[in-house]
Amino acid sequence: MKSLIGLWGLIVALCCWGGCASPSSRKVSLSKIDKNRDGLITWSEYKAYFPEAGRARFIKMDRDRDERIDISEWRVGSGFAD
Ligand SMILES: [Ca+2]
Ligand SMILES: [Ca+2]
Repeated sequence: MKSLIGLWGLIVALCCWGGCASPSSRKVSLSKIDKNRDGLITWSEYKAYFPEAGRARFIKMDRDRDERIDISEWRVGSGFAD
């Protein structure tokens, strides 16, 4: 039984670590990523903030395909209102 609890603790710890380590735009405000303060996130700004992020995620958020993520796209894509 002890080993089962130990294993469970390890799984929880790994999940937590993985969650913290993986690039996620959740709970990050647009203004933190928007370096030049134009209210839009470009791919280079996004990549600078999330070095591990894939381009697919950026494209998915950029619904009008203008290569910039505005606040409304950010709210939908990141699940975070700012
Ligand atoms: Ca910008
Ligand atoms: Ca856009």
